[in-house]
Amino acid sequence: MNIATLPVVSRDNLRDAILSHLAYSFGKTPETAQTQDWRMALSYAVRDRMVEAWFDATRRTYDAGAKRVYYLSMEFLIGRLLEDGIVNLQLLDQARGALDELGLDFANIVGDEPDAALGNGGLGRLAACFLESLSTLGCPAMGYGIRYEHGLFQQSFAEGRQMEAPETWLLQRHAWEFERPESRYRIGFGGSVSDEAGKAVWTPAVEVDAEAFDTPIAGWQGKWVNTLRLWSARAVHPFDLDSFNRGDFEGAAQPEALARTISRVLYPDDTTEQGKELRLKQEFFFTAAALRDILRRFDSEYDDPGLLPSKVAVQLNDTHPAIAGPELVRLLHDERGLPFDDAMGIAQGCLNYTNHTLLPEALETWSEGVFGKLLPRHLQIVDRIDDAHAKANPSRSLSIRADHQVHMGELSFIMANRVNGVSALHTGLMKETVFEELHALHPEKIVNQTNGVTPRRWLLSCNPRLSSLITDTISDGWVADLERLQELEPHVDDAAWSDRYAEAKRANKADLASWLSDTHGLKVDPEAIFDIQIKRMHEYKRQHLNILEAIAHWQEIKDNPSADWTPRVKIFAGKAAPGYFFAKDIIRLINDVARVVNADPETRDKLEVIFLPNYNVTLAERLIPAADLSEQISTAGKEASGTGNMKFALNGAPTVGTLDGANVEIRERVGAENFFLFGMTADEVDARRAVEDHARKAIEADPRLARALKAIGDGVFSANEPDRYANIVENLSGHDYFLVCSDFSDYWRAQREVDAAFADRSAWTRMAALNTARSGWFSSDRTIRGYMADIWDAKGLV
Ligand code: 26Q
Repeated sequence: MNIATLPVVSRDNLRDAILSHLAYSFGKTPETAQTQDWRMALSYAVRDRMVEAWFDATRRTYDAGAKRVYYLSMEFLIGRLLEDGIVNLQLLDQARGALDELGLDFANIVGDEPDAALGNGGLGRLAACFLESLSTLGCPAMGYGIRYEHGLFQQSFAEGRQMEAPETWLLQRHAWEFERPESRYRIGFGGSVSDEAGKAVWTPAVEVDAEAFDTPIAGWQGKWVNTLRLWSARAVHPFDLDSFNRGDFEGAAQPEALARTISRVLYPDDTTEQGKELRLKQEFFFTAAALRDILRRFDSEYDDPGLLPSKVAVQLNDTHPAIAGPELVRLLHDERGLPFDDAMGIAQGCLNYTNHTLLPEALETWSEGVFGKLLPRHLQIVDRIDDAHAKANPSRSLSIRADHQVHMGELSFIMANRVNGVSALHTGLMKETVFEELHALHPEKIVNQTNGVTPRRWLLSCNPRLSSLITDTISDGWVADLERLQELEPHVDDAAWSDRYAEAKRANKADLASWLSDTHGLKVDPEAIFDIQIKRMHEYKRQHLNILEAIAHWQEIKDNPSADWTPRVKIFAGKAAPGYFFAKDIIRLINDVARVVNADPETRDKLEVIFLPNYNVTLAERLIPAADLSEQISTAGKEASGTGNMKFALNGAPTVGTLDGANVEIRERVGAENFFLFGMTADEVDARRAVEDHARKAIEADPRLARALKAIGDGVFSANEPDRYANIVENLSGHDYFLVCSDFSDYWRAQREVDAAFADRSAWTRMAALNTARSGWFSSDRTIRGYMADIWDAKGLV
């Protein structure tokens, strides 16, 4: 059966399917069913509607002999999938109706699903948006990653301090994965390499199995469904009977416990690389399993390995799967007997690499000790790759292996056909900085693909009010062709339309206000400007610049409480890596400031500060539609792209931001007059760092900044421990690497312009609407089309 011939799903069909799954898949009656049972039954009923298109996609790819794309990523931050599936299959009305009839609340049922947090932040969420766009475009593709038992830790606060608890998404039932016990590969680690008649033979010391779990990813309208295949580590022999027979029951279960360690937990660091052996094991584990799976599929269709580059494109999401280079060479050369140069050439024809950061501390390197112990054969192959590259490029001075470290960025670059950055500014900086020499040697390799976000999740699904207005205005073609949002532009000066736009935002803010009240006991003024900064906590993202401005703002309101202040609610959310103590101090400072400022009756109705715990995809979906102002205030040159910035603009929240990452392109598109720009450019940042005592000079030149810093240092926000933030104050008034002080005055100026602009409500609505109308280019559909054309040479089949 073709998907096109599937019967239309009515509310009654869906209700019957839910009841049938409730009985036959979960063994429950409506009387005994709990929320989770209903959620699972609904999920299965929706999932059933994907299966035909899923089979169909595989068949059509095979029949067309089409090139396949494989996206290798340590992280897929997919969040909840039920509502996304319902929206993409256009079953929203039917699902609401069916649940209604069964006496159930839709929001309650979809809200029961755990948020799959198999990623840290931007890079993982980008991978999830890409999977959805790949399906929407009908590009034959598969995502490969790790089925972590524990995703990103859960964050709570104790006296303002971040506490971490393990995340346990798999303890709740999960509707979306199909276990594939038959798709299992043996992955080796350690051991030694011997020479057998001139042939290298690797004998690993330890082996584990990688078992596949498949999740279907449906594109818009369910016309095409790709697979996310996550690998789970299992012992080769799950139970040691000898130990058991000796009475050593714990020892008997050891092999399984040890093997499973590899896929146990997501590393919670998104910048500082600590060179941990388990991390390298994870990287090799999933990459090797993916490559074996890719070659098995290729072998089932073709018999000439020379065809690989024309049938297979592999995308490495940062350097985390960089071991794919040497591993693919090993599979082709050692295991299949191709000459080394041919193996290397074929691998280079298949592999591509996306760089997501220029921060030196985030560039992956492994000590040759750790690398060689775990992957002895791969270390030899790395050296051969290095030698081959040196021979072909006698002028080069770098090498992959230098200072007793294996440099994964260099390895990825050399093994890739194309290397891409994630925004125009970032790609330019890649060429000038970390990859300067390699770029000079291979000027055709680096290409830009500015990030994007899926409009299905980040507008249609999370913001139904704005989506309805858009569809009423320009019909529903925008969902698959987001640049059509520009057709809204003629309406922004129409008062009636503009009122409807403002009404959607107002209602979203009212929803957020009641949720804040119900779940956190927080009272906010829905008339205030909702000013939101949500992202991982990092010094370069400068949440401390934001809170310093809030302190100065509070002090100024107290100086002149009767002035005409524009009321503001400042909302923060974000997790800090558990070992990143400075970032954790910033969280605590924001919480302390919130406690003091929110308790001040003199300023209470003018300024409120909130730090919401446990930021995740679901919380982002709740906050972004209610935002008035998007904080994108990183030190210029440090944020590779950002993707939250795009979600806010799309949902009608203008940006206050620096010329960093994709902010540059957002500003070009929405128009400078609809963007609150401040701060130094990347070039000015470099120049400013060279100025002696730049922080002290900035503080002396700005009494507001001096006073805010003094309040922190005097313990105004930590009365029982006045020197609690001595470290922050010292950092900012001394080294201030991220130039918080030097950018403060201009940030203050931009924020006061925001106040003034927000006071003219109809002008503000126009600005918000223009942000929506002009953000269509930031769809991940556009990004994926770019990858298909410029990197993969792949075609869509829908
Ligand atoms: C590396 C080694 C060991 C442990 C952890 C890591 C690690 C893990 C995650 C290093 C980096 C990350 C994630 C990086 C990331 O999210 N980068 C962001 O990528 C987004 C998508 O391109 C951009 O929009 C952001 O600007 C960028 O910061």
